[in-house]
Amino acid sequence: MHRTRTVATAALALALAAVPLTGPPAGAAGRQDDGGRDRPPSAGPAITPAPQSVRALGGRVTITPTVTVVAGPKADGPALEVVERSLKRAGADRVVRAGKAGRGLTVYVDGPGADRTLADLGARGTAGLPAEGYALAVGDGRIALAGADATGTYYAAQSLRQLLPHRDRPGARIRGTAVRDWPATPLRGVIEGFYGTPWSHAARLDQLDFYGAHKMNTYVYSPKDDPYLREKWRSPYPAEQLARLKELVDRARARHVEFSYALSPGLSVCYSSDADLKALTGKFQALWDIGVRTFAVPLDDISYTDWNCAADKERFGTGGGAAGTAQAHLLNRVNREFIAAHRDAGAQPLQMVPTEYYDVKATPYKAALRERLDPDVLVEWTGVGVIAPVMTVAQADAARQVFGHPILTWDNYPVNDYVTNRLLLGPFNGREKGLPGRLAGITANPMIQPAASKIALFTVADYAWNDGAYDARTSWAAALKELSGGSARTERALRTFADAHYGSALNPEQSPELAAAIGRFWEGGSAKSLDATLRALQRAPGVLRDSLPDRGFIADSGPWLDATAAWGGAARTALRMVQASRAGDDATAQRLRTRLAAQVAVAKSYVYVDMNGKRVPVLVADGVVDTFVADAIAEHEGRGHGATARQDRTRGSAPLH
Ligand code: LTM
Repeated sequence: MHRTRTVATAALALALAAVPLTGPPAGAAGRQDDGGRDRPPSAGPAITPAPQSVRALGGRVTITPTVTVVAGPKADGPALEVVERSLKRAGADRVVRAGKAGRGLTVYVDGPGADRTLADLGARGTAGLPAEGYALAVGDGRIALAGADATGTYYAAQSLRQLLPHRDRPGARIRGTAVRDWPATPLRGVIEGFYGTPWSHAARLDQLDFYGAHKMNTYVYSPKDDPYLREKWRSPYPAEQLARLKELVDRARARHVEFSYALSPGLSVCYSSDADLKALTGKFQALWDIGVRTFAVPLDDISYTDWNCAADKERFGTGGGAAGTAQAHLLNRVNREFIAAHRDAGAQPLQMVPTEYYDVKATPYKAALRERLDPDVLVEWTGVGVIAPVMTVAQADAARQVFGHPILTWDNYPVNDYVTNRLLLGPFNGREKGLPGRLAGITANPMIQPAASKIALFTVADYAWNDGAYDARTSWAAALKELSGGSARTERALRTFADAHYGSALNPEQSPELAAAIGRFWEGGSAKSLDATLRALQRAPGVLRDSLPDRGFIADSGPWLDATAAWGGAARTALRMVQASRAGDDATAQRLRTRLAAQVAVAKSYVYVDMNGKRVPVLVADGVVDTFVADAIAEHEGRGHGATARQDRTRGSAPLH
């Protein structure tokens, strides 16, 4: 694989050893607004991402059989759809649109009615809110939503959706609440930028729905293995593929997500060639024609010491500085001849990924970009390291300085293309508070498995919207709750499964809950208690297969579900073997020892098959569940009890079989 994979793998190993979990406090719910009675975050329904401010209002609202929606003249269509659907799901028989209040509950969406109602209810309006901010108030038989812009109104509707209950008849009562909310950074979302099987069309549509519901406004289309983006970047899309892209662009627009089209010509481009500029802008034009308004040119994972044409060498010379100059030359032409020419029609600033995207070291390459690239071009940056275990405000400021451009992070989490044997189901972590405010935005590179990425992406959305209130563990728990669809049993199973796949460069402690349970046993805790934990591990995959609402998650996780159940079963056998040994029942212990070997072999047999047909054995709670089995065997074989064996094993003496 290319150089960065090796770097990334090494980064993971290093980070697994070195990075502590982010500290706790803050809680997932928002800070309290000025004035009014404070409501403890846990008292009401959770809005996620955590709002910037929530406060209780006096008075309640009852869902009446008929609810009237009074929409301002420019009220956002998708926001109105969300409001109406949410009211019906809350028990309203009929939701009607009218120019003035009806007899029952009235909901004002934007316009003078919403402004007046906010003021009547004692809530502040949208004045002073940044782009995408909103105000929402519920109380005294009325609801008002107002956005600083159309996206803000859409986000107000998403928050209302979360405040309303799910009922099958009218009568539900909702406590008075005022929310005033805005994002911590302008761009928040996902870059489908990994190597390996690109996401399916259906999965992408589903993701766009998910982003809109979580106030993420950016999706960068950049799958490395779409040939029309890299190897065949000059070739036009077949009509059928273009039609599918249009469907994505339309869905994105309906969810207030900006679809950014990223074309990567670096494997073969001649930077000084008019023909290549024409090929690049021609392809952009085809995407413009189906509605794309944001464009990117990623130049990561290419050589900048080898030119693709003699003309570039002649024109730009050699070395990193020459490469930066050549790239700036091409990108400025794209910026001036395509983006600027389409600006009045809605073109957004050009985005680019530099070839040196993973550090803040001053180099001739970065100096050339800083000095020559048009200042309005956004530069994507992965942090310090391809997979950055931590990202700090100081690093982001250094990146801003050294690249001389606004920085959009390309955060390589939860991407797993460099560890295809793993699912990365832990939260977004190790990102300093205050970082979003220094950035043009945050995009997260997800896993090859789209639905399974939602746990981490939920937490990315939470952090990017309101880093001040963000707590990784709390956000993780909220993600599990949401994805479980309201079933406590499903939620417990999902938590067990996600804990077994928690470790990564950002979350160096693998399976913290399972590890703690095992630790308690070796320290003298009861076998019964550990067996309950292991039984939950063994059974979680079955529960999820039966009841997890997101069937894509199940499809994504197949081999890991099988392996998790198998490791849970093996670990239970290991525990019973230890108990039999301790009780002096050697015959039983020996029989279990034989069964254990077979179970471990099965647990290790599950594979992920990649796009090239390579079979990759998957990992589950590695370093935790396998270690427990090894320690149990060591104790059974008389090499000390489990705790001693664990110490021996760190000196390299305890085999798994
Ligand atoms: O991170 C960047 C900018 N490029 C690639 C990604 O496409 C890839 O998904 C990640 C993780 O392997 N590493 C890269 O270098």
